[in-house]
Amino acid sequence: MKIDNSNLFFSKAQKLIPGGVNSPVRACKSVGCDPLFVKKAAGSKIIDVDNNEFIDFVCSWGPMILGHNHPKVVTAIQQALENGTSYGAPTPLEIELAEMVINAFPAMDKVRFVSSGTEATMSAIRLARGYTGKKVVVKFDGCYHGHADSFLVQAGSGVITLGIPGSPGVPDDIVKNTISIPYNDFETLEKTLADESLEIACVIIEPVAGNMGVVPPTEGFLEKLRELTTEHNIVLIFDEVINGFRLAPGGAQSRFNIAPDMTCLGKIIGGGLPVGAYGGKKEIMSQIAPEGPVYQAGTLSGNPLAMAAGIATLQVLAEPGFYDRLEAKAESFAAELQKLADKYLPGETTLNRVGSMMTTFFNPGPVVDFKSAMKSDTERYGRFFREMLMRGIWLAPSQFEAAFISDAHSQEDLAQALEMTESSFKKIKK
Ligand code: KE4
Repeated sequence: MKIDNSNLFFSKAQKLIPGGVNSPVRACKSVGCDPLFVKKAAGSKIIDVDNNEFIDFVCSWGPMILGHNHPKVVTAIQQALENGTSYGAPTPLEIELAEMVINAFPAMDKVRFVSSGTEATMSAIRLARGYTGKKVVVKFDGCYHGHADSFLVQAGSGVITLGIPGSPGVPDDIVKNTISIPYNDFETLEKTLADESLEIACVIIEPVAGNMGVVPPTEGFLEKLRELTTEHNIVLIFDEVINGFRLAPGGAQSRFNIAPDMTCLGKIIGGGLPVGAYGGKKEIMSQIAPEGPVYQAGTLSGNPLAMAAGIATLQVLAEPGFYDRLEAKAESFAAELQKLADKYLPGETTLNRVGSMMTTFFNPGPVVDFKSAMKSDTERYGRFFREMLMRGIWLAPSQFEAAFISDAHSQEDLAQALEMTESSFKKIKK
């Protein structure tokens, strides 16, 4: 595969941008190769600067559930563009997207738009601290909520991909107010939340974890979390930046029928443009400036182009049969994938899937939390990643991320991906 132009761009980028990338996981460090630079994308395909074409299972880390450059999204952005790009003043588009989000998430009375998932979660925990007057945040090992200081403790995604324990630059007196406990560990959860001396303001969780690879909640875990946070007056925040509009129109909370006190969204609601959001019960949201004293702001919050892209995306998602179609496609793909794993790598892999997000762990399993996920053979994943890339399949450059199926993945794409998986499995067989 010719990658001369990517190599040229990468060496140039490294002189100007740290690591040559604007987000660490894109550097492909953990999968033993240099990143390919993208020229364009459409539908299920990505084309790099050397005109190599790939079937894309990263989907921009989740947002591209419709596939790239969906015509309705492109048209919506073009129409918004004719009116300008940013005003720093409210627009009717923000009301339209807020209505769509609140209709889909009944646990939200009000929502605030921001420009990234990190901004959403960072603001949500500040609000929870302001609302409760308490300071400790509880998170779960392997869950990633963006790169705000309070979250860089036993985080997932790029933090574990790069094998960094937390991050330099985060002062100890910030870290000491974050407690990270094992995901799916009922006993530790019960003990931690019952300890009133901890003054816990909130618990934040990815209801279906995607950032240690896909790890679903154990039966009853989310229910127990809801019960305990209610009992101990702790704000329960569902970080649905990945799960929201991915696992169902109402995200994980509708799939598992749990009502959190606050929800964070991102990715899909921006249709590929920068949007994040946080929302919840009005008695909590009323504490946010200018209605209340807890400050949060953003120059490009509610950006009209991003709002238009989000509205168009959610309109397509609302079309009858969308999620049934996506679910069926993902289920049959995963079943075939499992058969290949059983045939070529028996007992050496674990496939975790919820809806159209999934991870093949090179790990005998079960993979139920950060500790078990970390037993994965990341070197072998790297070999698998490179074999698939050479065969035209674009996977996440990390064992600890999710693969996504989009509405744009055709049966031919999925058949091709399975065929390439088979030949890649054969290649990496011990
Ligand atoms: P952003 O700030 O990257 O928009 O969102 C942070 C975030 C918050 N919550 C969850 C559950 C997330 O998954 C993320 C970001 N996800 C990663 C990949 N899993 C973004 C990819 C990257 O960092 O380049």
